Amino acid sequence: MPQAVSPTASEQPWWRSAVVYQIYPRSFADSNGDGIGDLPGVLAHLDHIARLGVDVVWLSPVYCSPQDDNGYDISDYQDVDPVFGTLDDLDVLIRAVHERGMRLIMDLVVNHTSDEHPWFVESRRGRDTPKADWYFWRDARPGTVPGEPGSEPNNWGAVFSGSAWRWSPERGQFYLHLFSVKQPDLNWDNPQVREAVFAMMGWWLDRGIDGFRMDVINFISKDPALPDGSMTQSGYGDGMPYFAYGPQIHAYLAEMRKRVFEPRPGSYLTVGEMPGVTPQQAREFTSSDRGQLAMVFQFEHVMLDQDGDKWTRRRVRAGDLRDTLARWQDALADDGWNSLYWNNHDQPRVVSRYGNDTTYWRESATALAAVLHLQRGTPYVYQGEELGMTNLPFDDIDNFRDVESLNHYAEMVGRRGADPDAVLQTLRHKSRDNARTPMQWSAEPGAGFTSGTPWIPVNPNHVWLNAAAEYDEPTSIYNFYRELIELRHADPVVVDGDFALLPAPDEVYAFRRTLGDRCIEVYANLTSTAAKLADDTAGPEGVILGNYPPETCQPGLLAPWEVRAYRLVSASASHSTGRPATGDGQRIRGGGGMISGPGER
Ligand SMILES: [Ca+2]
Repeated sequence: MPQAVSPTASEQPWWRSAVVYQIYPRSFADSNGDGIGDLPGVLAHLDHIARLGVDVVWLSPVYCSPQDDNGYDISDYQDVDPVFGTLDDLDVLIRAVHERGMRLIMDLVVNHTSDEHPWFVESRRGRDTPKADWYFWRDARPGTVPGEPGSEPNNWGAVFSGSAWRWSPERGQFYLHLFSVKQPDLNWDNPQVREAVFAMMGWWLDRGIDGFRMDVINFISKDPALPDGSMTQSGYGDGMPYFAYGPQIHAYLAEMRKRVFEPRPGSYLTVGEMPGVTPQQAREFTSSDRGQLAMVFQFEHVMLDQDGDKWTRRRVRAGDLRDTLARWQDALADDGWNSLYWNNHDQPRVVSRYGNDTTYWRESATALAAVLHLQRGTPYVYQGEELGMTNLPFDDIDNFRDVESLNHYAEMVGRRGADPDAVLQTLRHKSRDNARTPMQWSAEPGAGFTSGTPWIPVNPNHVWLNAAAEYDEPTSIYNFYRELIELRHADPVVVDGDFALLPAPDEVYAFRRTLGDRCIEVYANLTSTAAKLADDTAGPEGVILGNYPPETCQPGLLAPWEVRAYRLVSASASHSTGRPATGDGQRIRGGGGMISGPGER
């Protein structure tokens, strides 16, 4: 039934005005000195998150797991891995989160299980077991020696390097693994698989959690023919057109909604991680009519610095970043909803990637935060982002832990004879381990993360970049995030206001949010050189949020990485002169607007 009128603010789902904080438990806080973060560690630091003002905690996987992919390979969906604690610890944490007026969502990793999950162990046993068809099993290519290279059922490459197929001598067939060999893909076309997943999800909701972040959920429906993909520079075929956004994806998510969410009284946050998702697809998934998902994680703005594959660097201009962000704002303006993020456990640190982690560390971290949080959508903060944590200057392959990084190094250096230093350089920029170094709580050895030996090196800059140093510093990044989140909660224009891009030079992301007669404008210089605006714009009057001292504020000029947000008295006025902010004078080119990707390749 089409909706005749937009719902009023009070009828909007709660997650539209929420801010989410992601915890990667392994790297957050270690309570028992074994060097690995755990649930009691999270509990001990919950007030750090509550004080930030966020509404939701997203807990990355703590389920039982062999930890091949740090918990994204699950061997028991309904228990906690001993390395993180117990189910009782988790119940205590859920209560403690709720007591602080926040909600808690869990990771849902159901495109694949661990190869040590009992489902897979049984499935591997043979073609006659009850779970024989719970995974993608295929015979070797006809005319080949089964199990030998080249006998794989198709040419797909795995996301974590190598072929996407692994031979099982036990069963005498190949199984599909889009990620590591220890992450076999579940066959969602089997209704028993869907039933089992839905029952597990219900079990968690009934335990008191408030929703799910769904890992690569657009991969669960695959083209049943599993055809060869076109060849890529990896030496394997690209299976994306056949395993992403498959023919049953909407049917399966609709079934999930009907079986899991609709029978329950709550209102849940569901966010689907969707590599390769287009704006049109995102609208379909998040349309209020269909209600399949609250929002999706799109990837366009975190792929701007790569060319073809993740490891090939590409230069990024501030204008590219602005245009990408604005395109997603426009695409989901009328229906659907955006998630907003710079960081997560899979992405390098944004202040090192698109910002400036040396001269303008604080300024760039806060400018990037402001443009993200003042857009329309639900912002996500990844642990340490609120402190301005940076990439780690990795200087040795032995310091990496991530299966993706290690596999890539082995493939390039071991199999293909690439220069180790060159491969190390690409890893330093793009490795997921940049996001996984321990949370920097204090200047102590171990950064206050652990009293033991951390499972991955602590960033040496924790001696000055840490939470303890930022709490009482009024201009700290942590306190800037608090201000931003407070502004979102205080002013409905930040949540529900329409978005419009304002004309500005390429270095500047300028936009306006409007809701009835409420209006704010944001001007952000996304480069490390000053940016000129029209002479009569962006003056000191009406600034409600900024990252430079007010007395340095000059009309018509933004300092490196300066951001200013203005409140306007009337939606039809620009902030300083009352004229519409469309002057030609703003189209001024500056220093080229390069923000990432220095000359070296
Ligand atoms: Ca521990």
